[in-house]
Amino acid sequence: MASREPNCLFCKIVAGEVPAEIVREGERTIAFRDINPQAPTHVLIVPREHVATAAEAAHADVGLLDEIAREAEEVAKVDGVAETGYRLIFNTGTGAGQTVFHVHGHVLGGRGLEWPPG
Ligand code: IU
Repeated sequence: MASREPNCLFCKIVAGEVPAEIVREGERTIAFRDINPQAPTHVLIVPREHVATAAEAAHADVGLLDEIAREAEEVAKVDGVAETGYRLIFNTGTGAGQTVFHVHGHVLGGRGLEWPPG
């Protein structure tokens, strides 16, 4: 059984205790649509295991970020944006806009995306 934090929203989504529009369920991750989408495709990929940030995941769980990147490609295929391109973003820390401290990759696509991001 993957470790979880009792007050973590994404742990509750993983456990099925809070509803979400699931796009894919992998062995180690789940992907669901962001409740406040910033693009036609805006999907969050989260590990089943509770890990707070991408930085923590990179050290504590070798391979997890790779798995999220692979899932991002699958999500992009589901939404038909793999060919045109998509962005995979990990906001890491409050200064970068991270509000939920259960690591998640944002998959954004389906519209033109500016650089640099705001
Ligand atoms: P952030 O990188 O930690 O800022 O991203 C958190 C995302 O979680 C953000 O895009 C929210 O819209 C999204 N979200 C959600 O999908 N469902 C929720 O119940 C809540 C936040 I609260």
